[in-house]
Amino acid sequence: MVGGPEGNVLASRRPPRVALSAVRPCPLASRDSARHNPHMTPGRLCIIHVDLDAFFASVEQRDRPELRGKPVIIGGDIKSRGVVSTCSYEARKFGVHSAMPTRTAHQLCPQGIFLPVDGAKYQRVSREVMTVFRRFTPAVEQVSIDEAFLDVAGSERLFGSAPEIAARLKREVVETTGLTVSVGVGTNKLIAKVGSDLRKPDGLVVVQPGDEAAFLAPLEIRRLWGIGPKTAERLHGLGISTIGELAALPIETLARALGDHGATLHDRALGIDFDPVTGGGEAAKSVSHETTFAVDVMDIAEIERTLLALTEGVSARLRAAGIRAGTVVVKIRDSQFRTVTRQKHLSEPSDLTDTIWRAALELARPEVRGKKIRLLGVSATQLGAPEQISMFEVVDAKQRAVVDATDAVRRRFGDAAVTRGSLLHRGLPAPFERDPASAVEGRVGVPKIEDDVE
Ligand code: DCP
Ligand code: MG
Repeated sequence: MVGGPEGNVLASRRPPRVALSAVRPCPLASRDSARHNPHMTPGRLCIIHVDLDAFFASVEQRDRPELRGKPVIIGGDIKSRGVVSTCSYEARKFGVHSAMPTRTAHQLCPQGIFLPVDGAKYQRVSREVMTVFRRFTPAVEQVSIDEAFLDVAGSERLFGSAPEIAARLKREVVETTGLTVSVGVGTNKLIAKVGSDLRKPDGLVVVQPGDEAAFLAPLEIRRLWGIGPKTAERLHGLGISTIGELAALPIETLARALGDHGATLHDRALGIDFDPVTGGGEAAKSVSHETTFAVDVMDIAEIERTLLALTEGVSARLRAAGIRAGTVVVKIRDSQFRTVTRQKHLSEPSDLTDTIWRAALELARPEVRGKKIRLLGVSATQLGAPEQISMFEVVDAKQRAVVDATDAVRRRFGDAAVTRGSLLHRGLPAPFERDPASAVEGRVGVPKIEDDVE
């Protein structure tokens, strides 16, 4: 928290708290996860959330050594009717917290050192910290003055695994600014954010792929995004106090209690979140196919088959180019012209229709529910050469043989020579298996597939 000539006091007194999620998925959480998400594949461990500890107060303690170890309360004059911006961890022991009236803070902690907010200084320090983050990846999404998400999917060869990057980033922030941060590492933003908050200050929490639901299960519902005091009160009324209990609640019960928000919360309680890290030049090129329906479509089976057709186009082009994709993105536009994009990092880069389609389905299903869909798109991004990818061929040798044979026939006799029947009975998810007769080709409603290589 404090630096200067004496070095980083907190960091030197004790090592950062590391919680490598040793917990195995609890049976309840994994069963539930499997029930609602039969095609969920583990994501990739590449999203980091960083948040400075007691930011404004730590900057003051760094700059004025006499304040270190003392209850410092940032928020101006105790006689005014202001509120506390933040306070040092020493002041938090007295019950002082952000947004509390400064008068109350003074009653709770009369020995507190009350200081005004020096906004310009904190902005300057914030910029310095964000610059440190950008040493590790261009994909930095700053979400407030003292926190950011980083997507390090493309940085691992340079800097090591995401947990290694997180540890190094913590060190470099201390060295550069004299401030400590707490960091969460996971497969998505939701998990990373909950993780960074769990072991403050100076924390490092890593949640391994597949452990998301079990990691969240014992935590209080208030730790979840989207659960404020009112929602928490309603859930407490239903006897729900932990995230695991929330995940185990039937989705219908939640929807009755909370409307549309209920379904979203249910997904989050299982650790599901597809929100991409935005901002910071997305360096990767992409291959994408999209289609606009002649008539807006609500039928899920039709939507899923269309995604398959789009995916086939994308993956065939990846294979033709000899590259694989680390990330799958779907684009969905509804009849009201509302457009959403969702992305997922694959656990292994791929050029296989099956793998990319599964990811596209996983992304699209929650977004198309109950809506009339006008446009669908599938893109593959974070492209790389196959030789960079280890272990892949061993895992997928059989599937690769089928794909290579299919591509060879296509090259020789044209696309129509290979029907989607070739994709059947290879463990592809419903509804394709339920409805093998309806191939995409002759269908009305997929008038034109536009493709695009950026
Ligand atoms: N802030 C504020 N008013 C609030 C909340 C925050 O002015 N109601 C300012 C002061 C904080 C900074 O934003 O230092 C960052 O907010 P955080 O919620 O991250 O709080 P801290 O960094 O102070 O503490 P923590 O260690 O809990 O992250
Ligand atoms: Mg903070």
